[in-house]
Amino acid sequence: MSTTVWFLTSNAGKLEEAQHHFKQLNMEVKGLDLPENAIVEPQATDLETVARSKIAQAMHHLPSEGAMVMVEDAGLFVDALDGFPGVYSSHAFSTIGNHGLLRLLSHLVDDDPVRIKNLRSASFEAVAALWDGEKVLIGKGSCKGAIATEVQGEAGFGFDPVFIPADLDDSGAPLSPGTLGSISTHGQTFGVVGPYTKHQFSHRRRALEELLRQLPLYEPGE
Ligand code: ITT
Repeated sequence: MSTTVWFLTSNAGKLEEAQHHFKQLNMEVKGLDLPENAIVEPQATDLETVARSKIAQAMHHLPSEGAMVMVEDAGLFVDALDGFPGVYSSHAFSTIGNHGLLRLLSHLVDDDPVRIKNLRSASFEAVAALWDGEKVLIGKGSCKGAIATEVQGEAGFGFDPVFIPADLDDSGAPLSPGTLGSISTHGQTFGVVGPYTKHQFSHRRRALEELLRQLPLYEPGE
């Protein structure tokens, strides 16, 4: 029998990515729907504080006794904007969207393909928190890259169509711009390459993996 993890999220894209990841580990992820206003999103400047606050609240709404509940908070941190939108990514996406973000960076252009990636460097960060029935486990993941100069592709969700991940070496470590890695989108955004390629780079996958490694029942897949 597979283990069920209840994922508190309003974001269908995040739910799908978590389901894909846990399936390989013979674990099932179900969306946890709570009444509106059941969870108060804290005003905080870092993702871990947000995730810890949400899991502490979610523990009072377990669908069954002993159930495992998870939250995961992510954001896009653009270096040239001092980390904006960061913890405000959800609000930024629903107000200015991808085109608005591109406008904020429109002065950062360069003919040199390496220099422009440095000018427009950014990273996706994720913090996952899981209540395993006894304690809260935390996992963190990061994905380095750069913001494209135009919207590319329609796959994924949120800022995927403007985010170009940095190439990775054989061990999965990000490489500096201009170095071709064994894992590469060849300069294409997550919006072009789609979810299976995104999975190899994903901040979310890394956060979930770090979290799952702390579970006694964890048996890594292929
Ligand atoms: P929940 O808090 O209900 O889970 P949310 O959409 O608010 O859903 P986050 O706070 O984790 O999710 O993420 C904030 C926003 O950052 C999200 O709405 C997207 O616009 C963006 N984002 C997060 N992860 C992303 C990813 O993997 N790809 C593209 N955009 C992402």
